[in-house]
Amino acid sequence: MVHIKLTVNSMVLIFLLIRTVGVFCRDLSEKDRNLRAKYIQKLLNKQKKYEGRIKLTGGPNMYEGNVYVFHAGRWGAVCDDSWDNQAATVVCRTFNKTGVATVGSQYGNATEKFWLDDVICQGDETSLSRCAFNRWGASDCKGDEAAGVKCLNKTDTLSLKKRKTRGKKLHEVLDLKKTGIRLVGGSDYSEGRVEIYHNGTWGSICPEAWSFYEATTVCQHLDMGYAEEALITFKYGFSNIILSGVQCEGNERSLFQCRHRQFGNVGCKSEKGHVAAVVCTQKLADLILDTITIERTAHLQDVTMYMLQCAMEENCLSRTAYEIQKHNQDWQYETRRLLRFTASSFNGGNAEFRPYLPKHLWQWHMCHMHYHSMEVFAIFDVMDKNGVKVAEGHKASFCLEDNTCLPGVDKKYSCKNYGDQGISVNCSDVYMYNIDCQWVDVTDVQPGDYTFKVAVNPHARVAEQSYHNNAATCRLRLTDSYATVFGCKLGRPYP
Ligand SMILES: *[C@@H]1O[C@H](CO)[C@@H](O)[C@H](O)[C@H]1NC(C)=O
Ligand SMILES: *[C@@H]1O[C@H](CO)[C@@H](O)[C@H](O)[C@H]1NC(C)=O
Ligand SMILES: *[C@@H]1O[C@H](CO)[C@@H](O)[C@H](O)[C@H]1NC(C)=O
Ligand SMILES: *[C@@H]1O[C@H](CO)[C@@H](O)[C@H](O)[C@H]1NC(C)=O
Ligand SMILES: *[C@@H]1O[C@H](CO)[C@@H](O)[C@H](O)[C@H]1NC(C)=O
Ligand SMILES: [Ca+2]
Repeated sequence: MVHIKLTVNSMVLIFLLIRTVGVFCRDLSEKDRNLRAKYIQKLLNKQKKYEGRIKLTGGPNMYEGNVYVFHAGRWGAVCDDSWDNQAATVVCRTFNKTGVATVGSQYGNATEKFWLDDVICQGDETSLSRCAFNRWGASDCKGDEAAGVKCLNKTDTLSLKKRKTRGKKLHEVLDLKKTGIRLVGGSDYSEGRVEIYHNGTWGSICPEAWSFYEATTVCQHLDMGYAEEALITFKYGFSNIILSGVQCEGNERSLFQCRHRQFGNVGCKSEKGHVAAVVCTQKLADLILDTITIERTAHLQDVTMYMLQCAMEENCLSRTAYEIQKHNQDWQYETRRLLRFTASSFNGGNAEFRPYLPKHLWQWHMCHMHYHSMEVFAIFDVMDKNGVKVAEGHKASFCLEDNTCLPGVDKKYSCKNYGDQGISVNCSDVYMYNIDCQWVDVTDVQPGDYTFKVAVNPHARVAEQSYHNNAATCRLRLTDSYATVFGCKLGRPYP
């Protein structure tokens, strides 16, 4: 793949060369000029063809390495902030494979400047540039923060998944009287790497798939509250890894109720010296999605595309709308069918919910006339009986504010005038059904029975006490003329 880069760099060179030569031989024949024009056009076409392409470098083969993406004529690296297996899946789909993410320049420091940062994918995007990210080139990452992937044959990961779900619960294989867990290496007792005692020694946990779900269970187990951070790090030191493949639901009271893959002498694919660690806290926000409001307010509305131009700029309609806009001169008179509903999130925790982006990175949204402080605060999906998405997964950026509060609680956060954003304890952020983009575009969905899923803080970008009240999975009945949403159940955003 190296030759692609060479071609593009040399393209500029050749272009300059031709121009220079041109100055000296003004009286080139028309034939020569045409040939030259054709040649340059060919090079430009090539550049267009490479737009959005992916290459992996630094790995043992072309399916493994740091990720580079081609944009505007040059290759650029991807920063590992927010980089996860969903993003790796999108990259590896290029090669008809699935994949796992690597972070921290596992395949060497980035050799080009960063094109992408804070990439958030759902996993079903057709290319990396369809995921959410900061602007092209907007990044403050250093060379040692390159994102990478390891692409695997689809069958490889299938067996991996099987192994995962088959993993036994720890209490089934451990003598609970002779084991325990502790945090080591932190500057205070509530943080550190997680160690587990067995057969006379303490050992660490392999951090593969270590997430807020596992970290929360560790903090609960130790009676230290909730996980403020779930870390894969060497900063709290290192000890022999004796446990791998830990997977918790996130609502267990004991780590021993979680599943695992291996215990004792285990293989661990993590970066050398990196182990699972947590920071626990007693004070944390806890968003609770209001399912009753979703059921009560959900309804269909047909809207002409003329009224939806602003929403289209924010990608709030499904792909077919953009095709109509492209191919149909009278597209403004076409209508879209929207499933609208109100989403209300109550902070029932004991700390404020604050966006993770610092204020200077908030994005101004012309249509909504306010700043968005979280790129993906909520996702809305409609799935058929087989779990296949039938209406495009919709990522909503929100402005966070106190819309309604319990009696006696003062509103503190407001989106107006570049105000501070957040959700106070005992207040709700309410996104009314009549707000732009607060919908799913169901124009292309046939009448029938579906599953409707709404999730807030879906990637756990902001730590919470519990994630099991962040997603509503509901039944949706769609007919030719109306829609009903009912039977909503609260759960965690990802199964
Ligand atoms: C992708 O891989 C699967 C399984 O290995 C194979 O069945 C399918 O034909 C492949 N598709 C393409 C486009 O290569
Ligand atoms: C990688 O980059 C980091 C930060 O920019 C730097 O400190 C480190 O020395 C670099 N490592 C190599 C091998 O170049
Ligand atoms: C993945 O599939 C390719 C082509 O089918 C095969 O050559 C290769 O050995 C496979 N890799 C692994 C690790 O199984
Ligand atoms: C316990 O440790 C001893 C030696 O340290 C080892 O021989 C034995 O196999 C271990 N048992 C288990 C169940 O890991
Ligand atoms: C929030 O409401 C609960 C229940 O009404 C109350 O116990 C708690 O003190 C309130 N917290 C704050 C910070 O207002
Ligand atoms: Ca929650």
